[in-house]
Amino acid sequence: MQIDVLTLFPEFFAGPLDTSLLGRARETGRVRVDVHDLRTWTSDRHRTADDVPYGGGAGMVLKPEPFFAAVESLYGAVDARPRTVVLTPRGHLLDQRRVVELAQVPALLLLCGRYEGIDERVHVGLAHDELSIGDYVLAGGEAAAYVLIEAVARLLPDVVGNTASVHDESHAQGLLEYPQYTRPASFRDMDVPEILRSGDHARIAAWRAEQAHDRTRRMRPDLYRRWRDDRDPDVGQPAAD
Ligand code: JD8
Repeated sequence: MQIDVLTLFPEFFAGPLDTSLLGRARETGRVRVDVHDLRTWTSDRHRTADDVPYGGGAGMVLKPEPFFAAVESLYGAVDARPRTVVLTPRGHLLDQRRVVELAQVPALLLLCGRYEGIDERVHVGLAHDELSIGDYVLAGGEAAAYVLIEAVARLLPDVVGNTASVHDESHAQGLLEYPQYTRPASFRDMDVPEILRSGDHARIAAWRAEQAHDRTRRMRPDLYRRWRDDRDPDVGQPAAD
């Protein structure tokens, strides 16, 4: 997969993209991430990428021209651009379903804003998707773009030991994880549950399923309802007349 990123802060990505999962994925050629400095496509001597908002108000807005010029120089034409995602607090909430879908495309272009955001013509003219990573306020799209890259990259064939662990994940699809333990069996008066040391794989599987259900119901009633309704679409709310 080819991932291009357009940003005013390319240095933001240097550290995270070289870490283990993504570093290895990049070395072995599963994913190529090219981070581009938006200022490359500014045209004045100060390399201005932002301007004051029409209509007034605080802060600055990223100009449309550098985004369109970048797309035309990278892909030849606006119509030739890959699947293009703007990271923005007004976007659809990113979830694993969307990550799985994006992991299936051959190329992505991620647009990162800063300040008060990006000129609306970029959203209208370039974005296939507008995505947000959560309901809290970041200073720009870079951290969100990194989150998306990591979530997508770990699904690409052979990126980690992903065959086993990513499959296991789809098995428990929609529930939170059960608790994990490693040695020692007893640590600071906290013991590993006896069942996990019993070697009885049927009882272990049942215990893990129960833990996953209970935790999801307590911590994330929203996820729990969706999981339950996806399995048993028939039981539950009576039809509204
Ligand atoms: C992009 C600028 C800063 C600050 C309005 C837009 C995503 N889940 C998320 N939270 N925040 C962002 C995000 C924030 C951004 C930009 C993404 C570009 N900002 C805010 C307040 C005023 N701007 C995000 N994805």
